[in-house]
Amino acid sequence: MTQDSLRQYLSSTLKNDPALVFLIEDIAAACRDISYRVRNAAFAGELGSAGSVNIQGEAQKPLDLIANDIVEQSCGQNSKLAALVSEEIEEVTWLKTPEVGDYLLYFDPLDGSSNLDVDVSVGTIFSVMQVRDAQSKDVLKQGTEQICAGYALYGPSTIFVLSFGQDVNGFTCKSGTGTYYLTHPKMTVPATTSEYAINAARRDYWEAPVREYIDDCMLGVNGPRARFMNMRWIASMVAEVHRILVRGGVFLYPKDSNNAKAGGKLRLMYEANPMAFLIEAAGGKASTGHARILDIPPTEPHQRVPVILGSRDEVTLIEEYHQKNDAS
Ligand code: P6P
Repeated sequence: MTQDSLRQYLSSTLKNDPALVFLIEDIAAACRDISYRVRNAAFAGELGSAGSVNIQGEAQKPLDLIANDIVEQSCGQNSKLAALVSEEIEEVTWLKTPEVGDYLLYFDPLDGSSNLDVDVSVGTIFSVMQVRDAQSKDVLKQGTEQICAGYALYGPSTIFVLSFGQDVNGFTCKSGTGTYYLTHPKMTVPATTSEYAINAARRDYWEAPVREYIDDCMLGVNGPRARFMNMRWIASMVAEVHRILVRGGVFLYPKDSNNAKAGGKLRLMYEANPMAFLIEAAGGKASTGHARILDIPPTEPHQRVPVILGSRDEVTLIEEYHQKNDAS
């Protein structure tokens, strides 16, 4: 069966927007280069720590910074790209004086990089929005304004998953040629699931509704779920979201007593928003537990938020645990 290449897909989907075709191709090319660097890091002495911390106060890996530079170099020549917002760089990088219709690129160049030294899957996450007002150099746009979002997963294969809001399609990079082919057309999230993902070590920090939901899941056949509820935790959001897009499930990184001051752990602009955009386009749901993630009005580029996303009915159930707690 001949599969469309990414270029064929983009050319037919974005007939009237060649600049966006070029931007997505540049992002995909950057991800192919990052994949190569990740696979060969041990030979280049690029594992371990970079000896620096990012705006998040997290230890940076050499590959965090390398991946950031690869995206900047690959996309920076696009004449309609006005600004970059990267997890690894505190300030917004303005590439030109913004004009209406220009693109804004928000990205986490290497998400889950703490897994690199132990050879577990990592990924790149990106979100694209557009300049609406040329006078304001404002990058704080809510998630509903995204025109495109996606990720690359560096696992047993390199898969580039992309949505423009209507559906979600996955393209696998063929080793040898480096061409991406459509291997996961129209990915959808099953409405129900028996699988959840959370860092259970943080149980003592959780708020009551999260603790009650997880405790009920762990009661399995003898509890209110009346069935075995499986658990996964890879500590790499891209891998968790990809699993959910392939077979369903729910992913939780809630606000808890340990991260409450920061607003949660995951970043709104380049983790929560793009993943929420993908999950909703695939028929799932993405919430803070109280509100839709895509409706959150951002207050600063590296803002953190609670994230609960995946199978629609399961996310709704978790919201009901929050509502019951709020009413008590
Ligand atoms: P923890 C990776 O650092 C990340 O941002 C997400 O990719 C991942 O889901 C989460 O943090 C892992 O957090 O607390 O398990 O290390």
